[in-house]
This record gives sequence, C-alpha cells and structure tokens, in this order.
Amino acid sequence: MNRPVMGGVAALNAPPYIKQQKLINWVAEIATLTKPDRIYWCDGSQEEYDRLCADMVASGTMKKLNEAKRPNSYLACSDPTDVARVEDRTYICSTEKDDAGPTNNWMAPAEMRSTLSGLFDGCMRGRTMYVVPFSMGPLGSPIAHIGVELSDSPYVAVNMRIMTRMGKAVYDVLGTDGEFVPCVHTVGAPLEAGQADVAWPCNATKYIVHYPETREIWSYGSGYGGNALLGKKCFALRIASNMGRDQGWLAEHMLILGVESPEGKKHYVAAAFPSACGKTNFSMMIPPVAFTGWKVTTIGDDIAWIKPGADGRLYAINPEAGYFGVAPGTNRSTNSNCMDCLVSDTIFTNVGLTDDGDVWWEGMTKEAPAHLIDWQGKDWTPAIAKETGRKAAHPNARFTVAATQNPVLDSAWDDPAGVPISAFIFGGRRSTTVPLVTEARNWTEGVYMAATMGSETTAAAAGQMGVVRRDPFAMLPFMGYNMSDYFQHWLNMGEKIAASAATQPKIYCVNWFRTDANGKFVWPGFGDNMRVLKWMLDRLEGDAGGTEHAFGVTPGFSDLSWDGLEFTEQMFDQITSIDKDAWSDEIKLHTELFDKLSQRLPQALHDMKAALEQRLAQ
Ligand code: SAT
Ligand code: MN
Repeated sequence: MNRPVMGGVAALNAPPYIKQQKLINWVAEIATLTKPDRIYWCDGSQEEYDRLCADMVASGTMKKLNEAKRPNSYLACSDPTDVARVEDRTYICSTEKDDAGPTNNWMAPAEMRSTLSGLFDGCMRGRTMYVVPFSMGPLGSPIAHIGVELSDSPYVAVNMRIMTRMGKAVYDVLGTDGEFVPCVHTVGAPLEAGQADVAWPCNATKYIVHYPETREIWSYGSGYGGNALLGKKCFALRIASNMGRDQGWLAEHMLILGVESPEGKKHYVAAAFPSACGKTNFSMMIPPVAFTGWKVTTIGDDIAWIKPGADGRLYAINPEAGYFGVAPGTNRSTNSNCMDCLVSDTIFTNVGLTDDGDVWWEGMTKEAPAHLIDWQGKDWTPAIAKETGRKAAHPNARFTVAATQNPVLDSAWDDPAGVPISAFIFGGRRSTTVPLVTEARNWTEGVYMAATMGSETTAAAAGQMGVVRRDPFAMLPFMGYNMSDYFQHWLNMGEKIAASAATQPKIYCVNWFRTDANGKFVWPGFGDNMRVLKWMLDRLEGDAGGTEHAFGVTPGFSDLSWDGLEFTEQMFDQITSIDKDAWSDEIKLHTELFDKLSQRLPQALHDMKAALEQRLAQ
C-alpha cells in the first residue's frame, strides 16, 4: 500500500487559517506517537459531513436510511461489547489521590502516562487522524470553552459536528494563543498494511482518562457515546467541574428548560437526573391539554454550565449543540417534539433497521414491524423477540441530532449570556421511598437532598441494571474531583448568592418512578410532570400550598392541578407517602455514603443529617 508518509510520520498539512503554533505542534506530537497514515483537519462544513458519512457507508460502518422516509440520516451499529460508558475504566488522574476522592478511580498521573504511552504508540496505524476543533457553548461567548479532539474515528468526527459547534471558525476564536482542552481519542485498533477493517473497530482494553490539573483527556479503546465524544461528559462535566471549582461556577449534569405561564410569566429551571432517566423528555415536555397557554421550551437536555452574573443570579448555558438521547421508549406520546427532531438529518446508533430502510426501536410504535434487522445485524420478528427476549434496539441505543431541529427550542438557547435559573430540580429513579416532589426549606437542605440522592442504575453505563446506588447530584460518574469538595463548592455558591442582592434559586427533589404492588409506575410522567412543575412555579410566586414534614415541603392532593387527568387521592398517596421504616433504611444509606466521603465532608451536611434523624425519630 502506498502511504503518504514523510520520514515515517503522516504529512501534517496544517491549513493556513490555523494561527496557533502550539496547537500545530501538539497535533504533530500526537501524530508522532499514534502514527496515523493520514491527518485530516475538519472544517465542519456540510460538504465534509456528507463526505465522511458517505465514506462510512462505503466502509460498512454506517447505513444510509431510506431518503424518502428519513432524509440525510444514517444508522451505525456498534460492536456488541462497546455499547455504553465504561465507568470502571474511567479515571481521574490528579496528582493527589484525595483530590480525585473516594468515588473516582484514580491512578498517579506518571503511572497512567506510562501505561497510555505504550497503548497509544502506533494505535492509529493504517487509519486517518481527524483533527476536530470544537466550542462548548456559543462561539466566542465568555462562558464558552474550546477543545480540540484528535480521533481516528470518522464516526466521532461527524457526531461531534452535531453535538458541538465544530469547525474552522473555532480557530478564529483560538487565535495565536487562545486556550483549548486537548482531547486524544483512539478506538485502539491499528491496521496492518492490507488488513481489512471491521465495521466498528474498538479494543477490549479501555481507558477513559482525565488529568484535571493539566486539563487533558485521553480515551482509548471505545468508539461509543460519552467514551468517545470527548466534548460531552469528559470535557463538559469532568474537566469543566474542575474549572468551575477554581473559577467559581458550576458544570452540571442538568437539562435546562423554559416554562411560560398563560399570563406570560417565564422561568428557567435546571434539572439533574442520572443518565437514561428522562432528561431529554422533560426538557421538551408538552403540557397536558388542560394546561392551555402553558409553554415549555428547551435550552439543553443534558449539561448546564452555570455562572453567577453581575446581579448575583445564576445564569446557565447549554454547552452542547445537539442531543445524544436514548431512542428506546421515545414515541409520539412520550416525546412528540423529539420525534419531530428525528424526522431527518439524524445519526441513529444501535437501533433496528426496517425492511423499508427506516429505523425502529422498542416503544417507537404500539405495533412492531413484522420483520427487521436488529442492532446486531440479525433477523428479528416479534415472534423471535418473544421466544428469545432479543431486542430490536439495544436499551442504550441513541440518536444524535442537532438542537436546531427541536420545534420547541427556546429563543435564548444560543444566547452567550445564558438564562437566569429560578429553581433546581434533582431526581432519581426510585420505585419506593422517595415522594413525588419535595421542596427544600433552604439551600443547605437542598444541597443535602441532592448529595444523598439515590437512583436505580440504567443501561447508559455498562454493568448491572436496576440496583439503587447513591448518585449525588446525578454526578457520580461525571465528577472530576473530590465529591465532598464539590458539596462544599455548592454550599459556597449558595452563600455567594445569599450575600448578593439576588434570591437563591429554590431546590426540589422529584421521583417520577414509584411503583405499585404489581411493579407498575403509578405516576403517568412525561407531559403530566407539568403538574409538578406548575406547583414549583406557584411556590416561587408564593401562591401554592404544601405540608412540611421531616425533610421538606410536599404538596397535598389539593395543591396540584388535576384538570384532564383521572388520578385518585389514593394513588396520590401511593407516590407521596413517607414510610418511616423505609426512611430509616434510607438514612442508613446516607450514613454509608457519608462514611465513604467522611474525609472532607462539609460539617453543614453532617449537621443537616443529624437534624433529619432527630425529626424522623419523633
Ligand atoms: O454516553 S453518554 O455519556 O453520552 C450518555 C449518558 O450516559 O448520559
Ligand atoms: Mn447524560
């Protein structure tokens, strides 16, 4: 094979519009280490996107969907061993182990660098290294930050174009000496000369590594989602949480939505839920028919960067530009706005391919197609599914789609100044114990609620599903430093707002997922979550009732609006009752968490827990 090499290193050919020598030197250095056959500098154009997709169709990585049914859309199916984030392979490599804290995997930076230099040596052989410049947040915004990802996966390059502001214009913002977070990614599957490629190259060995002090990301062996699209969890949460701690702002696993009353009063709220617990659905919610005149609009569906403004209030931006959402369960009744997003220009990953060249996943339509090719490339029929339990789509199958396709995109979504946050919502997936909604009586009580939140695990991460684990702030897999220091950072932020002229946002804890004796969800969820959201807004305005109990304020049946929904007081009781025995067990789990985090846990949270225990004992 004739390779365009210069002295054993692929020709750099940096485009003339790149003015930063440090960046060019870094690309050269990584190319020398990883030894790709070619270097390709992404410009972010539509032409480039179409070309890379066409190349991947030719190589078998993607299939083009039926143009008449789903224009300009593709399906990629991953290796069955590479389908979700790998939390046990994710590392925070701070100099001091205690700075990563007891909830993170840690390795000394020098040791990790030596492990990785072996793995990355020649890892891109036979492949192209894509140089992917991207901005998290509106280009040039004072809140935005820039990254450059070097990846040997064209799938990553095209997904990054949807998920971030990716392309040539980023270099103008960078100029000659602007800062960027260097992100190196490889699927870890070099090709020998003449060796045929596979549809989804990856490696059984995986490392997702962060150096928080030098703000670097190195990812090895996976091509999937948060493991590979490094702007998302790696940068916008793990690295950015470090920046936020140092610079006085917050990087959170939160959707941001706008909600406007019929009278035209508008609030923005940010809501944290673990992966695959409905953030995308909540952020695009369609209020029930009876809520005439209420409007919900989306700023973001997964990540929020939140900074104090000159007036003391907290202002949030969505650092992303697209949605990488869970496909299964998405349909016209659960999230019609999302279905509208997906009508064209979408990359689907690990869903089923119908006989007419369209996609299908569990829950998309009431009736399944009579036949399709499942995400693993096998024949699938409802009868086969019944017999074998095999799914058409992997439970963590995803769509990648631009925010601009969202019919309820908020007009301020791209505003570099961000939007003011009136309330924070924290939610877990709990079949028992935790009531539908609770309002914290003060900031510290809210931080306690968020810190002790538990949730049943989902398919978004490799590992067992459905086990309750503590997931503080829905950040457990995404925290870039010591969790206790992060709690302290939240307490500090609250104090800062209190010391300003602004009012602190209210803090709520919700649970849409309580089940009945048959294991069925009692709460209808989705659009009906508007009923809970309205109660919160009414509370903000000071005109909704609620009852105080051991750990906050919860609405009574008559405090919520039930127009257009048959929901009995007895059902309401099922999802709001506070069972003393269950709570005594729950507190034991708080104790377990606090024991684990004891080294740096803020005293305010110990005190809050002691007070709670006392109230529960009464
Ligand atoms: O794969 S991702 O990390 O992007 C999805 C998620 O877990 O939220
Ligand atoms: Mn997420």
